[in-house]
Amino acid sequence: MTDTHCPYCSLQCGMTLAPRRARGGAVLEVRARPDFPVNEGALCRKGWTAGGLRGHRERLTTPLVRDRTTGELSAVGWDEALDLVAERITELRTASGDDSVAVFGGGGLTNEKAYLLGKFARVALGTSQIDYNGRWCMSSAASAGNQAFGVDRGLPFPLSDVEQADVVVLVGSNLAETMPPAARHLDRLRERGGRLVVIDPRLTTTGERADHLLQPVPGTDLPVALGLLHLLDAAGALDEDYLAERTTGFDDVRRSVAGWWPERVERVSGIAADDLREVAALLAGSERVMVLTARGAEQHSQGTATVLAWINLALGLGMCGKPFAGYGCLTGQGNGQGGREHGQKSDQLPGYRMIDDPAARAHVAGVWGVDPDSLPGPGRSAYELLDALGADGGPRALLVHGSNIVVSAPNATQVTDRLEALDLLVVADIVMSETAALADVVLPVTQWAEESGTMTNLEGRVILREQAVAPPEGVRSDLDVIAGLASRLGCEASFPLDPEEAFAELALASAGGRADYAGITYDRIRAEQGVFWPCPDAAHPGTPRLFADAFATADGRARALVVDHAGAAEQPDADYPVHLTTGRVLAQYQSGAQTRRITDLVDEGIFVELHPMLAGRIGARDGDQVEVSTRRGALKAPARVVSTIRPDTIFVPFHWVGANRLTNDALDPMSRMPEFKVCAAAIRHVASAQRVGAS
Ligand SMILES: Nc1nc2c(c(=O)[nH]1)N[C@H]1C(S)=C(S)[C@@H](COP(=O)(O)OP(=O)(O)OC[C@H]3O[C@@H](n4cnc5c(=O)[nH]c(N)nc54)[C@H](O)[C@@H]3O)O[C@H]1N2
Ligand SMILES: Nc1nc2c(c(=O)[nH]1)N[C@H]1C(S)=C(S)[C@@H](COP(=O)(O)OP(=O)(O)OC[C@H]3O[C@@H](n4cnc5c(=O)[nH]c(N)nc54)[C@H](O)[C@@H]3O)O[C@H]1N2
Ligand code: SF4
Ligand SMILES: [Mo]
Repeated sequence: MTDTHCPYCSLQCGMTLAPRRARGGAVLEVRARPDFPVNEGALCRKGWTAGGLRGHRERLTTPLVRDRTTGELSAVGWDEALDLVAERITELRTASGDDSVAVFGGGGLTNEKAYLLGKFARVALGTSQIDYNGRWCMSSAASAGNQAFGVDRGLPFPLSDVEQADVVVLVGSNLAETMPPAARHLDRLRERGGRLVVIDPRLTTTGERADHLLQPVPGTDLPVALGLLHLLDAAGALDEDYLAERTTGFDDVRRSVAGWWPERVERVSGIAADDLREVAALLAGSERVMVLTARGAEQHSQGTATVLAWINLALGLGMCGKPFAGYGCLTGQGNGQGGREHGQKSDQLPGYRMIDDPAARAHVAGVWGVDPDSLPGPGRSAYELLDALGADGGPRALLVHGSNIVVSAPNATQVTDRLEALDLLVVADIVMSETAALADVVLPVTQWAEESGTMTNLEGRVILREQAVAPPEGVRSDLDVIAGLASRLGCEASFPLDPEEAFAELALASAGGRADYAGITYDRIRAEQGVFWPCPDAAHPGTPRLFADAFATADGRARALVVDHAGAAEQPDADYPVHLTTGRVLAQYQSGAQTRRITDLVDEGIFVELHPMLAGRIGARDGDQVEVSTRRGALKAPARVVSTIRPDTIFVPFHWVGANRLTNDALDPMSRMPEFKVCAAAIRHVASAQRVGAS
């Protein structure tokens, strides 16, 4: 029996794994850990069934190499596979330079993997071309947090603080389905008499708990925030002492919202002016207001500006740094937080240091034993990197660890074309994902229960996933792959195979950085139910709550920054008259590479959610086949007719191939986040349910 954590989302629920023998092979039984504060004995369906990939017939257990003439993948030994990859990489670097080889990582990788992948790119490959799927997840909130507070940590307080607030405003989060055990905090909040405001174009199971539900047109959360601030200022409800002492720039912000009266917000967002007034009155009369954003607000071409607008609201009310109040972002992937702190991001080095900062380069180069001038500069962001693959001046080889790009990238047809244009695609994965299926070399890696490593959850709590079982024969860890390639490329820097050793090096590299892990060890994590960063030395208790006395800016004050509404990059028109938004369902995780293969999770398949009025207009009933098209692609899927969505909006989950053939690759100028959450679409009826069933 081993105490560890879930393989999936950013809650990183505590679980105990009990391996046992059963008919048909080894089984990994999951039990919830009542002692772990984040989940207190609860798990969601995905957590309970997480053992399902253990011994699965679709587990990859041998490296595969594609035959250049037949195009078929066939099994080879590890040495042959790694020799081949190293040889081709060397050829490409000689012919086209170091930036001809690129790396794509994932926010599901442990801190140790993320750290060593970044080091591998910069030191063994000498490439600037590394980024990761977290760019599609957290980057807008990260950019806003850095600008406003001087630091980016998802929640600057423990998750359980939520229940002690007076009002919680959830902007674009469906946490009852995306992190179900966290919903208990909303329930307890309401039992205490606290109020919940949910902002989402759909009424979700999260929205069902709300005292106030605002259903805006997708992509209009920014004017909603501006309108609320306008009303609060007009009512004299802002905390002037706090603003004077703890912020800079607020006067400009105040002037900038003067024109956002409620009727104007109503015209843009579809939210009734009176509903906005009611919410403003609730906020004005509350001591402790907490604003939490998630992907619904952030995955937009104005995602960063939107988060900044909501931060301005929280600052205006004097909430940031106050107990049980403030602003936070609900991060997403298991290591969504740590994954971006240790060097997978194209512009960052470990410890959340910026790669173009000479002092940061000198520190990290010192730990790595290399010349600071040998470290490359910033590279391309995730989508820009993928879009440049195989193009003139773009990378010719890509190594993928921990992302199923073909399903999850925006404008996925274009991205798939780019992957196909590469000279070399190497994918390390557990299963034959849609991206691995395109690879020239597939490397079978261990999954969570088969290796140890740390993750940083949505609260900034560094936790330890302990190995519970031996990996299947033939499978190696990402750490082995990285070290095996580094040595074949003649790199002399250290690439530890032991995660604890890798963590100790990471801690050194992060020392003095914004995300300082220097005082964290595996033993401390075990003894303390995780340790919150920053934790600069062994005697430091860790930092569950940030900003009590000062923000992480040079002068200790938060920056209130003026932002204005420009609207989604693509607006509906006569050809594409509805808004398309995308997101998640409870039983599937991300690209579905893992969860679609778990038999205990029902794979309901892709669907299109639409309002009865829209369904009536196109002549479709529940279950009928409909076609959704955008300027980038089309998708046929069954209609799910629900009165819980705005009549001008349709929703498609992205866990199956298809949704991202439709989505827009417009990027946020600050975070480079793609606009997953809104584009213009057309929808038409294709066939009735009976005919679909019969065919
Ligand atoms: N079951 C499940 N849980 C997961 C994951 C998963 O794949 N499956 N993934 C994990 C990861 S990586 C992440 S990032 C998190 C994401 O967690 P969430 O952000 O909660 O998930 P989403 O479903 O992407 O989006 C949330 C809501 O945003 C709404 N929305 C769409 N457009 C807009 C808009 O313009 N404005 C507003 N206000 N709302 C809008 C959608 O209707 C949706 O209900 O979940 C994590 N947990
Ligand atoms: N339309 C639309 N698209 C979206 C979103 C949306 O809301 N709408 N959300 C975006 C967001 S927030 C995210 S986070 C992304 C996520 O999308 P992806 O980046 O595709 O994430 P996963 O499906 O988790 O992919 C992880 C892959 O790595 C494998 N894997 C798991 N663990 C390991 C490991 O330790 N090592 C290695 N080498 N492989 C491993 C899994 O089997 C899987 O194939 O999708 C984005 N795409
Ligand atoms: S909520 Fe997240 S961490 Fe918890 S069991 Fe579900 S998927 Fe795992
Ligand atoms: Mo995410």
